[in-house]
Amino acid sequence: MPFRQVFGQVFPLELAIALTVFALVLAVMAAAVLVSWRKRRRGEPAALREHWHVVEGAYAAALLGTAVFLIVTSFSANSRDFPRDPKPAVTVDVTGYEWCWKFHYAGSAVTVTGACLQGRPPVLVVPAGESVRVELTSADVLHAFWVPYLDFKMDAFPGHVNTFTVTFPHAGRWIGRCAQLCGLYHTSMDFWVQAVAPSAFRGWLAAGGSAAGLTAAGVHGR
Ligand SMILES: [Cu+2]
Repeated sequence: MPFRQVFGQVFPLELAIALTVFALVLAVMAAAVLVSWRKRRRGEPAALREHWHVVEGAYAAALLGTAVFLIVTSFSANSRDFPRDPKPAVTVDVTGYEWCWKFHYAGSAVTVTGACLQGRPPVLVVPAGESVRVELTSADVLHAFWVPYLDFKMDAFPGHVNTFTVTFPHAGRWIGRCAQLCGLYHTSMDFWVQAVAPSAFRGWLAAGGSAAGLTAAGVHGR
């Protein structure tokens, strides 16, 4: 499912630039070897670096221009992927900790946790097709909220909240992982994202996020 368009837009562009730069570097190297070889054959002295201010200046300017272009393109594609919604359907406070996750639904008493080390990851239940604001932080060390199948990743910092709005376009269930090496049981930090119909989500939330509510909402606990 093409969830995040940013990779489809930016990656081919970056690849094309990288291949072009690679080809240019090879061509310049080959030309330099050839020129140097010819000069040596004619007994001429090698060119000195200070003879090439214009070339070096142009090179630096091209590098700077390319870097600025890529930064602007990446930020612009990223902002299109995360349009701000002042009135999200739901706000979830997501906290990573050694070594699991906690999901608190703002404005409710519902907090979902799991037992990652026992193979029972928590389930982040969200309404499909509606905007979800995630307020992501960490209780201890660096973690990263990562849903591989959706090409989605965001760092979780202690003492800082990363806020983003995301819409899961249809019902589904995807594995999430921690993408930041955070300690001994880092690889146990899994979770599920479960997108359900909005009415099912609200039923689940009204039921206090209980296991019974999970079943009623069609959410498959684990
Ligand atoms: Cu980790």
